[in-house]
Amino acid sequence: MLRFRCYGKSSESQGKMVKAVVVLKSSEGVCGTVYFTQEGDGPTTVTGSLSGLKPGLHGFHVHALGDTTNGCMSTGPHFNPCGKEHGAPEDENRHAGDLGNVNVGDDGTVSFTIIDKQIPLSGPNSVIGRAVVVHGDPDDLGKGGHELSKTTGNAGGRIACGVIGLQG
Ligand SMILES: [Cu+2]
Ligand SMILES: [Zn+2]
Repeated sequence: MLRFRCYGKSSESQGKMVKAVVVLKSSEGVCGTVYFTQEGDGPTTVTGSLSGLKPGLHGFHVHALGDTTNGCMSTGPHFNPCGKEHGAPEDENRHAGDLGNVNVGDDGTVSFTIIDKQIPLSGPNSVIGRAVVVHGDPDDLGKGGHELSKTTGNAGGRIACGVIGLQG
């Protein structure tokens, strides 16, 4: 029986640079662009800037589906190929899509860089074609004690999203 491993390495990706981009938009005036780069089987670097957000922490995730037919609602749950619970980016027990929070300044903008090993741009667990979602509230990183803490981090509504697409 052929089974995909959770953190399988593909020899084809050796040394190759893969780039992807997401354009985020929302009806409430939130917008931004997020870039992903990965070299070979190394970690993925995520750099982005967002504007039009309320100051403070906002949950920031990769959701499983690149389906925005019903806005951000149809992007499915957090990307979770390994069947784990919601957590912080640094936790062992976390969804692959759990990228934590972005911290928005008083001017409503944020620029950030995230380096993460669980969001490859190639192979069976690639995040290409999935969605980035920004939430209205802070992600409690699984530790808030709320009934939603272990599934969504109780991060509130999905206020902006976009589909991760390949970039040349
Ligand atoms: Cu989310
Ligand atoms: Zn999660």
